[in-house]
Amino acid sequence: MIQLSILKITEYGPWTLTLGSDREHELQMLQASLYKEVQKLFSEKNCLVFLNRADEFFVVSNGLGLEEHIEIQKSLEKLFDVRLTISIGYGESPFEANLKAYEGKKNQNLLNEEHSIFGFVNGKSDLKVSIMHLDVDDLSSRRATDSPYEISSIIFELYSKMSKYFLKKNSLTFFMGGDNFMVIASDDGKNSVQEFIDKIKQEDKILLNCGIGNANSAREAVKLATKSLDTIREIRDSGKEKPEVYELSC
Ligand SMILES: Nc1nc2c(ncn2[C@@H]2O[C@H](COP(=O)(O)OP(=O)(O)OP(=O)(O)O)[C@@H](O)[C@H]2O)c(=O)[nH]1
Ligand SMILES: [Mg+2]
Repeated sequence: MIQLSILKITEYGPWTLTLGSDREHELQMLQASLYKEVQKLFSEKNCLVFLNRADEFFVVSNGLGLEEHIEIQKSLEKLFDVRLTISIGYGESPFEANLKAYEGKKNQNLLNEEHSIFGFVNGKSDLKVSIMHLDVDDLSSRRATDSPYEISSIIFELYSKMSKYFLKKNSLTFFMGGDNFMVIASDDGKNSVQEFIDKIKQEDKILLNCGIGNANSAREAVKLATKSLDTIREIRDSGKEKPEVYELSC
């Protein structure tokens, strides 16, 4: 069981129009500072925020109750002109948790009116989360033949395939920058990652490594996933045959 909190800027479209046409730079600065603050507030509570299309955030919020969400909303309301709506959901898989949060908002299942919080809170500390940290093996060597923009295009094509593939496994994929992706994974997603790595190797000649972390909190799971990925690199760099997938649990 995993809990997700989805934060979205309230009435953002109409608000952006109030800035006039010369607004893009302002919006980019707002989105960047909002992300920084949201990541800071949630990571302090052992959660982790995944940036979704810059104006929406997915938070793996295992262990967080309604009170803590209200506390975070109060901090954000002090700092920004725009307001955020939070939809909370939980489920057996990350996709189900996302659906539950979506339904909570759609059916106006209010948890706190003043701070615009909807959905269903679990808040128990024994929920579980699995994170997969996928990274392209030796992307740096591509720079010898491909220009920066061409590399970006390859990475976004990969992102598209990954998102589609793991959605079918009830798992949610996010681009983390560089050549890094994180998948909030179901058991089915975890069990399929080797098949995905093989598929991309065959279709696109891209080699991937995948570190997996399992824990109660998102920060701990992400820490273990990255540690697993670094372990694959260490094995490779010591000259031994490396695994493509490595998993750690706590
Ligand atoms: N989000 C995130 N980005 C990272 C991390 N480590 C590296 N990066 C980014 O990924 C880019 C590529 O770095 P690497 O993946 O280390 O380079 P590489 O040549 O592919 O080397 P290997 O992955 O070790 O095979 C860097 O320029 C950073 O932008 C990480 O832990 N998280
Ligand atoms: Mg890499």
